[in-house]
Amino acid sequence: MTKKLEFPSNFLWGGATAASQIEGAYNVDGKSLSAIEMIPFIELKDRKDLSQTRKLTTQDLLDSIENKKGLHYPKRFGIDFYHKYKEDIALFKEAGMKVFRMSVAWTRIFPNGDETEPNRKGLEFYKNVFEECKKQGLEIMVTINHFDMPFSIIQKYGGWKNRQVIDMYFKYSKTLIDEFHSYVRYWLPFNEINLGVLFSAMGLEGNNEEKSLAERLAGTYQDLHNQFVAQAKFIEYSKKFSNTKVGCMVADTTTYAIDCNPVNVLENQRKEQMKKFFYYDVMTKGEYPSYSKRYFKENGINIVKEKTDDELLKNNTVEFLSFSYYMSSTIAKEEVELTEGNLMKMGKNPFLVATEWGWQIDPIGLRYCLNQLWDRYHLPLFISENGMGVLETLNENNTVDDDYRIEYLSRHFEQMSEAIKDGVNLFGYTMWTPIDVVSAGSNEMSKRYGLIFVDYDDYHRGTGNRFKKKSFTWFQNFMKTSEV
Ligand code: BGP
Repeated sequence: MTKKLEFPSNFLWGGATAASQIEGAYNVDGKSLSAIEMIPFIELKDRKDLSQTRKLTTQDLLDSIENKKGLHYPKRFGIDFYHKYKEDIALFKEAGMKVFRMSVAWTRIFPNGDETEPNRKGLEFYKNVFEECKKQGLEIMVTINHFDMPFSIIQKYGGWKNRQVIDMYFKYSKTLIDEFHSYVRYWLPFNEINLGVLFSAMGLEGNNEEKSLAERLAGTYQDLHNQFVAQAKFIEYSKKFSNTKVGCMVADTTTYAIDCNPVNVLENQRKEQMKKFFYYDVMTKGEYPSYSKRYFKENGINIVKEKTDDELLKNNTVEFLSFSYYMSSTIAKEEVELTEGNLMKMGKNPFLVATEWGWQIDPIGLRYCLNQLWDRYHLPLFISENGMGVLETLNENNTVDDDYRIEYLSRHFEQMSEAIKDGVNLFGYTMWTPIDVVSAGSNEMSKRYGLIFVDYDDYHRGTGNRFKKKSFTWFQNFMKTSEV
């Protein structure tokens, strides 16, 4: 039984990607390496504080891994979007997409972060990509920094804890908007700003286990403060261009109290405050929320600010909210049983099933989240990532019969349309991803999300050819009929 969903005619349907997961061409046209591209090559003990790896050069690290294993690390090669962007953009258009969310690699524009002039070859590449999108009639949303800080910024400056990095980020983001404001309407300064605390590879120190919890927390919130300031500086500058809009991007996970025990309900509220609302609150209201002040006090966190920071934050808030949504989780005061899976372990919910990676599928949780954000902020909403990662291979007909993905997308689209009927101002959706990419969390190709299959394996072996999955045709039809 098919069902017709209601969406506004100008709803922005599309797909999302990130430079370090698709581009490849890691050493081409002046590009340097970002820490996230280097991380698997760095000895585990050194990963905790990347600024300590300064004795090694990027080339040393590359040489050592090539010699030791002789294998290709997929993130450095991506899906070779650098050379195949025309083919891929044409496929997105063919699927019926209206918007393409992509990120720019900082390492192509200011390879070491501290150059005075941008790398023209890097700018040229993105200009060509944007021209191609324009030719195909695709709107563009750019993530300025999607997990990929130039490695040398961490080696030389220590990452976000150093306020000089704010200036480097500003120089980079200003260059992008100066060059590309006529192509790009939607800008997201940081991807999943609330998740960065997990990854030292992004120049943040939240996971440095050699430090005490108190030191880590203090470092985490100081890094974040500097990111908020960098974002506000970019927003302030962007006001010069009347056709652009700047939004935020938060990894949103709907959480439920495990039961109706008030202790657990309160615990869920506290988690929601510090793990999600804190970020939206700072970026929409331009000040630290009251509950965070108590949290900072109790945890001995004392954020070092410059005199002008508060005013800068206050005057430069985002115009829309965007978020990724993959799953929901349960919360209790005591530990709850966790799902099996990598990276993101969730509190188990007996009413839901999980993907092979333990990500619990919850379309209703998306409607819940949309209503929550709309009620609280009354700002336009955009779902900048949502999708299902699965191990897949091509069948004898050179396709993938991914009915599970069709089901996943249908149920999420259904709940989005319900949320719109609830009165939520949701103006777009970019699935993760329109095409298979290298996974951010596991660094492998085999966790596939795309409507389009890419013939590379975990060691970048394969033809790189693109094949349409069953979901591609399904999505194409959905764009014409709104039927699920
Ligand atoms: C988000 C990231 C993406 C993406 C996605 C899926 O957190 O913004 O870059 O990769 O998650 O995660 P994974 O690739 O680990 O499956």
